[in-house]
Amino acid sequence: MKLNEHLKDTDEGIAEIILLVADRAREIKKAFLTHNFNSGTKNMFGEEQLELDKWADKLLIDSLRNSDLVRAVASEEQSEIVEIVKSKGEFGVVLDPLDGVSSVATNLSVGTIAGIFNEGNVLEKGNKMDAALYVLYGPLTTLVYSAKDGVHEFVLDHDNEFILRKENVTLPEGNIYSPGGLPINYVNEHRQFISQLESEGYKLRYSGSFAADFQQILTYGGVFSYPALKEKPNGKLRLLFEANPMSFIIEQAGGKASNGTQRILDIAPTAIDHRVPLYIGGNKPIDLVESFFRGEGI
Ligand code: AHM
Ligand code: MG
Repeated sequence: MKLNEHLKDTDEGIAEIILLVADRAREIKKAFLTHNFNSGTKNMFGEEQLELDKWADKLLIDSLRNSDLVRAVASEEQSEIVEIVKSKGEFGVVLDPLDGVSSVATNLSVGTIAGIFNEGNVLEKGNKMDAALYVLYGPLTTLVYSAKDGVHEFVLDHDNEFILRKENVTLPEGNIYSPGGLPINYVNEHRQFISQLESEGYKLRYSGSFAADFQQILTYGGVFSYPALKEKPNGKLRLLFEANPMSFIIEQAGGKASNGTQRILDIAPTAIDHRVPLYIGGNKPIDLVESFFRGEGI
């Protein structure tokens, strides 16, 4: 089944935005051959932007701007919310155009992440999100979406069509752990958590590309973490563009996402670049880490 057929019972505007991102993803996939070098400029987080980041960001924002569906876009590559004043549309879209970009140089998988709000306000709690998706550019190009009706995975085929690969994906119980951050900078609660996972035989798999590491957890089960660190008390990942869309998807797949003390989707963003410590995966490891943060241990 093609993606557009699968979306036929989804809200029309949400379906159109998902299809628009899917269309742009086809172009981004091709651009890895042609746009992979440094642009020499930095984004608001002081990170160097590859030409591909900037290009993918512009491609997606221009497309959303021209869709007449979207009122506001918040992108990881933009320092301010992009207001589309002339749009008749009411949707808000949050976007990480190219997540895990340092993995482009090493030919590991990278992704495009998006979240959709039907009320146009992008500086919003994740629990107000209406749909989320990510595209993973790996050996296969896959698209995973949820519009509050389960989680569904599609794969780009020889005819450049996204075809259903797995319907109603649920998170298995598994023992992969994917720990971001340097151990020397761990806070105590996180150190205890990681030690406990290791003593339970969890297996480490970490690529440095969130979308890819997330896909691994969704497939095999376990937990991804990018914790609060001694030098980075808010962690690294961004609430709007990374944590919220993926937390929306993990909950739809039967899992959980937390900052250690609070459900990610209940956190009110205070700024476009709001960062959060992130634990995302199965119920068991997320309950475990929260118990360490409550000072209860196991
Ligand atoms: P990016 O959106 O600029 O690529 O940054 C986010 C990435 C995530 O994909 C990944 O989980 C994290 O940064 C990796 O960070 P580190 O290199 O510290 O492991
Ligand atoms: Mg990112």
